[in-house]
Amino acid sequence: MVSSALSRLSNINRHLKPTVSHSCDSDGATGTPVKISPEVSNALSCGRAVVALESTIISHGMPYPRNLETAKEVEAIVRTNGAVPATVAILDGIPCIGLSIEQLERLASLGTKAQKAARRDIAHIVATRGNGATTVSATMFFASMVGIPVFVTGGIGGVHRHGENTMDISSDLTELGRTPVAVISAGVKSILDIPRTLEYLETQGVCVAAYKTNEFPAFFTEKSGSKVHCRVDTPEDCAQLIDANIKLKLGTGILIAVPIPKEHAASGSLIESAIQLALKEARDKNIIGNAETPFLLARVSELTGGASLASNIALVKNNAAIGAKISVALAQLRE
Ligand code: PSU
Ligand code: MN
Repeated sequence: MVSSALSRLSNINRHLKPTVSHSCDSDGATGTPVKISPEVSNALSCGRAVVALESTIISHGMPYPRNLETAKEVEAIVRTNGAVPATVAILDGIPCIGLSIEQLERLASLGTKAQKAARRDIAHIVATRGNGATTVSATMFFASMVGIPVFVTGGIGGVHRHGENTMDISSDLTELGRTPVAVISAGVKSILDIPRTLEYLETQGVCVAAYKTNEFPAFFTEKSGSKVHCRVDTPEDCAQLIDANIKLKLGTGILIAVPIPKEHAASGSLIESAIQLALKEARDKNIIGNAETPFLLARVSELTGGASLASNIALVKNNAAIGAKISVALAQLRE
């Protein structure tokens, strides 16, 4: 039974090369490095569409209880669109792929008491049996490990403004350069240096595609002023792109940037003035390293009276619907 499921899996996902078998009883205690929920494990075994979701957005990206409501709604949207959600987090030192409602609640109420877990933090959090909320880089790592090719989030990290001096460049970008997972996001926030972020992704060999547009979106707003070289117009286009990337074994990720829906876009000038003030405060308070992004996100939300939070939630939900459709189209293509 298990072996037939596994042989089907290796047939269906043969190019994804998961390094972990999809057994629902695997956990830290039995020596297997990750725990895959039974629902996700079954879906992967049958070649069904699965969408990975990150958890820093829950712990550090939004305040309680909006974070919990949003996490549950995003999972529901993925299901409505035909895919199985797999939220990733490290709980009591065990990387979990697919969380129960209780686990989601735990993570949401831990908030910033959970550690922000990027790739560099994974081993330490596991070794000390800690609780880690995975960023884009860590979530990509685990998604790839278990053979999930599609991952939905809000926004990714990038090159910080003045990054040419500070060298503060998110590990999300290097992860995209070495892990073959497609990340669906609303682009990059203008707290970052968007042109340099795109330059860095080009250096890393990452295909950046924009959905129904030729312009890279700036998270809260549809436009950033930077063009992209690859345009995709349907979930099927995206599936073809991901399939080609997998078959060629390029080994790099794909960034699919979906602009925020017009009706939810925030005022560009309102956001920009909040960003300028938040950046000045971060400099004055000497907030650096991995604390900078959560600080800027929280301050911009406060300074815009919550308008940015509402936009953030709306775009994540939009990405979830599109990401699930992409995942379904890809599963059909690879049948
Ligand atoms: N950008 C957002 N919302 C977020 C993040 C980035 O608009 O929640 C989070 C993501 O988890 C991303 C991480 O992977 O911040 C990047 O952090 P850093 O800049 O420290 O690499
Ligand atoms: Mn950084």
